[in-house]
Amino acid sequence: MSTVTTIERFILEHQPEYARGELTTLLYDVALAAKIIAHKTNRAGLIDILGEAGASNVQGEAQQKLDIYADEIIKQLCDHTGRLCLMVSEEREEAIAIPDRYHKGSYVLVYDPLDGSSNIDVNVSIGTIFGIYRCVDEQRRGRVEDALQPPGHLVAAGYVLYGASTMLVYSTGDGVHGFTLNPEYGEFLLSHPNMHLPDPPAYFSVNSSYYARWSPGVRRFLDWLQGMNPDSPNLSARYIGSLVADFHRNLLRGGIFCYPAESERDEGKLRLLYEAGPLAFLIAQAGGHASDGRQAILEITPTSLHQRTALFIGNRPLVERVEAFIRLEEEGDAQTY
Ligand code: AFP
Repeated sequence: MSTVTTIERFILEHQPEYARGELTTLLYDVALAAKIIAHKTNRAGLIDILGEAGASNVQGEAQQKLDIYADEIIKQLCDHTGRLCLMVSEEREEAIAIPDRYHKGSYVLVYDPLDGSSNIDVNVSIGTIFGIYRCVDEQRRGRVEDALQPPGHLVAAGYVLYGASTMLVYSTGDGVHGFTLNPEYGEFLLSHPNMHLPDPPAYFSVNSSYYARWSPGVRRFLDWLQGMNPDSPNLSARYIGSLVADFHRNLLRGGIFCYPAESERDEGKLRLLYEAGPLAFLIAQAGGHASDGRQAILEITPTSLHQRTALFIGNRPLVERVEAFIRLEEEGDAQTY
């Protein structure tokens, strides 16, 4: 039988040299939240049959939507532990301050509790994304400035995929490692050590129904991806519409995920702080690259908590190619490529 490594053991044995245990235990907390959310999402299809949804439970309390539930679980597991100075969630307009009655920690947790939530009702994979920063000023209580750091400053990032099985994939800057939840024991077990983007890549992922809204450079890039040019790559199309699921598949098979800016949504759709940023950190650790089309995602300093960004993420040559198409378009050289 091959060696079995639990996530607890792995996190402990691979904690960064500077870690004093705080980051390690924070990652345990996230893993525990993932198990609780996985348990709940696994029952999503039973909601109507078992009467859990829609109306109220036996105490007469209204049942929560799964994304609100996931948000609450993460907050409740992490706000009192003394490891955080601030949290930012996709579900909340304001940053979540750590109440004064609790000890303040050194880290900031940014998270999208349940991404792709429109896929829940159709039983398609969804996910949680998280990133961890060290707070800027350890002497003070958490401030928004602690969260508004470029993703290149992340000390850890990861995601949980609630799919055919539940997986937690994370990095503390020492490679990307994936764990699969064994539901019988309730343990995440190391299943994908040192994940690296394969080359040649297999897939491109984009919602091409928005083609008419993209800039000429992006359109030309998508034409190139789809085999219209003599030097087009040999890629197949896959798009789930659930960022974690699309990202995970491309991480395992190689490729590029694109969510470009649009004529009426010139910042794109996805959020920099808790979607694009953590995934950019992971893809860099897996040998790839992430860009908004002009600039590396890791270098963009957010100016607001829920800032959006265009996103091109995957194998570096593919991402650099879209940057080149956009640059040429902006230099007015569109005819030459
Ligand atoms: P929902 O949470 O509304 O389902 O949005 C999911 C998402 O933020 C991300 O997970 C997908 O990659 C992207 O939006 C899909 O957007 P389109 O439906 O516009 O393709």
